[in-house]
Amino acid sequence: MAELAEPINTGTKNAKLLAWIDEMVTLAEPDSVYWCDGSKDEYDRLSALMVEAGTLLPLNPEKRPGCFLARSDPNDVARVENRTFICSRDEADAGPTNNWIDPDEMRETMRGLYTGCMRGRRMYVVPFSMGPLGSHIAHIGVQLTDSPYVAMSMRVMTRMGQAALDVLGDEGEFVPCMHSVGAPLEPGQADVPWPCNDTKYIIQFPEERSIWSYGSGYGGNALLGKKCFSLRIASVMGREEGWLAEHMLILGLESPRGEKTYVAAAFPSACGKTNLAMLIPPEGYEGWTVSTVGDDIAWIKPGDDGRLYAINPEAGYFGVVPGTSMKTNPNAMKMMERDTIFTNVALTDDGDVWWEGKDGATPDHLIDWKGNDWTPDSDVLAAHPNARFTCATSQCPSADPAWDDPNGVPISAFVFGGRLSNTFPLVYEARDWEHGVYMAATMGSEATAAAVDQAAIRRDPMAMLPFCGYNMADYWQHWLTIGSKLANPPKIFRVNWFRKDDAGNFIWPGFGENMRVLEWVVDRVNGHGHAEETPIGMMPSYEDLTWTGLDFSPASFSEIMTVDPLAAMQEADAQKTLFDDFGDRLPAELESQRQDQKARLT
Ligand code: SAT
Ligand code: MN
Repeated sequence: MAELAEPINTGTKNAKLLAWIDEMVTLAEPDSVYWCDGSKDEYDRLSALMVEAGTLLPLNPEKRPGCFLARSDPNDVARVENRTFICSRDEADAGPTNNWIDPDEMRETMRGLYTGCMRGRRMYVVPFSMGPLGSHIAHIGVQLTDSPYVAMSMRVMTRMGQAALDVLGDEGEFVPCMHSVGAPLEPGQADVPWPCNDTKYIIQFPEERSIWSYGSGYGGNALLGKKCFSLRIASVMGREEGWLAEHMLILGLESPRGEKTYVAAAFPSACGKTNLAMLIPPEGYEGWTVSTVGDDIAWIKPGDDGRLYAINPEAGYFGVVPGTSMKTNPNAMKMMERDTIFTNVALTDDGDVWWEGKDGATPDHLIDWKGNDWTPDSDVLAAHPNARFTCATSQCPSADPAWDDPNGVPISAFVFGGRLSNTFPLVYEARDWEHGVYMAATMGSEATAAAVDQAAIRRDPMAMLPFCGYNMADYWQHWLTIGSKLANPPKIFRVNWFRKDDAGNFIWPGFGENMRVLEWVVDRVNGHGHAEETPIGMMPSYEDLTWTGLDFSPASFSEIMTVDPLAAMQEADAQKTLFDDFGDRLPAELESQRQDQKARLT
């Protein structure tokens, strides 16, 4: 096996870190311990090691320089929400939307699973900063993992290595993130390309601010800086310290006048967050620039000037590949041309990658994500629907100049969206902060398989359902409290790109055309946009949006903006089921917002 050789000694004297590593080494019994320095050289050695082990396949350097393909175990392809637990001391603090197990019991279970779990493997010590190194909004974590794929991915997704240890220093605090794929090797036992375990646990201990993950090597289960730290643990930190950790993209919009506005937007999965974050303005928007700060997570802190400032804690993208094309996301296509790790896409005969929805003709022959021969006649997908690319933020052609700014960017608007085929208009604006929190708390998407017109809404408050590390009702209260303290709170909007006509076709063209909605949002926050007051909120008229370059009639606009009062009333009634789940912990403000909404509809 290829050797990693040095460095194994970084010289850190952080007593808490060293004691914790000792404890975990004793428990997991790895063959060796390797401290990651985060260098390019180390990245290259890790990839060489995984190519040799069969975990990574180098792609054709003429087609995809610096790129690799990984195929995961077919049973380890996505986050496992039903194996994800918030282990607060008191069950009520996890709340009705989270899985909970008593923390002492959970620690017992995990210690049992971790015992000897790294035998025959190397433990990687992966220090990382979520957020620009040394930023007052950033925080340090250290992940211990027996997966070189995870160590390598963490270098792309975070500021990883010695620099993070330097920020940590001898006394600094960090979030300990323990991770094992749960596949120890007996002496002489051959390894598999993607080791994992059928038993999986993704555990957050909010009071202790620690993460214990077992059994999976994939995505948010294993790259612990992402959802586990940056959302579940960070949301708890934010509540205690007066800031927000949100499942939001951040984009910048610069008008031809040079006015720059930053917007943060939350959408549930499968609503095109990465595409919106990298939007290219359509015809008619010459002179506008859209730039990307982040596509998934925002850490947002109040500044001295009464505004909110946001950073993207991540340093890379872990985006869904299928469906990505020159039509849906040209920036992502360019980003993936080089230095990218692809996971679970298909392989072409000339060493390139392919996925459903890619531009051009479907190849006659492929190797599918499971490693089997595939032709267009095959009745399986060539790429797994949750296939991903892992790629550095710096490679994004639309990267905002301030994406790495330790001070963050000032947020002028929050946009919340769901996937709803009827009832909800293309865009509307909250009357004020409290109303906006109510709009965000009640958002959701239709269960996609359900019948179009009777689909039940799956509530996904603030797109945080699987990511809030504490009781969702307390989280809503935290939002209300944050806003009440701000001299200049951002305006809050809801959007819905997914409204359908009677024949079941999407009315709104989406993608780059979403710029037309964003322009109105920018106009509103900068005080020169017009809106009409309606029972559900402030809405634009046809004339308030720019239509140059798009053939979209006033009739279509009316179809996509009209809210049936009866349906809106039914929706307000249905929200009671959500609120009732939280009992006494529901902020009174939210129920009175719901009552006000009903009154306005009557
Ligand atoms: O697996 S990730 O958490 O990184 C992505 C997702 O499932 O949203
Ligand atoms: Mn996400």
